[in-house]
Amino acid sequence: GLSLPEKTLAMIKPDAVQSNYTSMIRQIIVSEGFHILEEKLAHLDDVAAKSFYKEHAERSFFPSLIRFMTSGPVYAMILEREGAIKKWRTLMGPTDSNKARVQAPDSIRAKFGIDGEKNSVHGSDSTEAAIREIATFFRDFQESNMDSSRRVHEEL
Ligand code: DGI
Repeated sequence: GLSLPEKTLAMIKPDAVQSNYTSMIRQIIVSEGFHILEEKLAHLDDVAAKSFYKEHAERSFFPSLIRFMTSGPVYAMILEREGAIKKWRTLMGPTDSNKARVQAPDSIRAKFGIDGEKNSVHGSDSTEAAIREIATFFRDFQESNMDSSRRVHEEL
């Protein structure tokens, strides 16, 4: 049947970039049927990291999370496939890598993450988050490109 492509923002976090897992994680993503539309190495500064995780600003772990996310480079990717947002989060696994190793041993966080904070990857959790997070890393990626009907139309 017809499947509409959807976009999401995937990010390989500082722990996994530092451990040289970027190419292995990238290979898993491609083998799972995601198309990587754009990708770049970036380094979040304090302002960018606090903005990216602003929904967690009042949580006790926020200062530690910001220190971690600004500690080294991250690798950001725009992924596209049918059901990309949900499918990428399933492939990532549970937030806490130690839980992931029990509940979803084949997931990326189970294989590459360390704990409940240094968990190797990020994925947008909604369409609104995907639009905002893609714009964080890819400023010239226009929102009109988020309209999947346009791409489908171009492919007809
Ligand atoms: O969307 P997720 O990354 O799966 O999870 P989230 O939006 O609830 O949390 C965002 C990130 O914040 C998560 O990837 C790691 C960190 N985090 C979440 N809960 C905790 C945490 N870090 C610490 N230290 N402790 C937590 O309880």
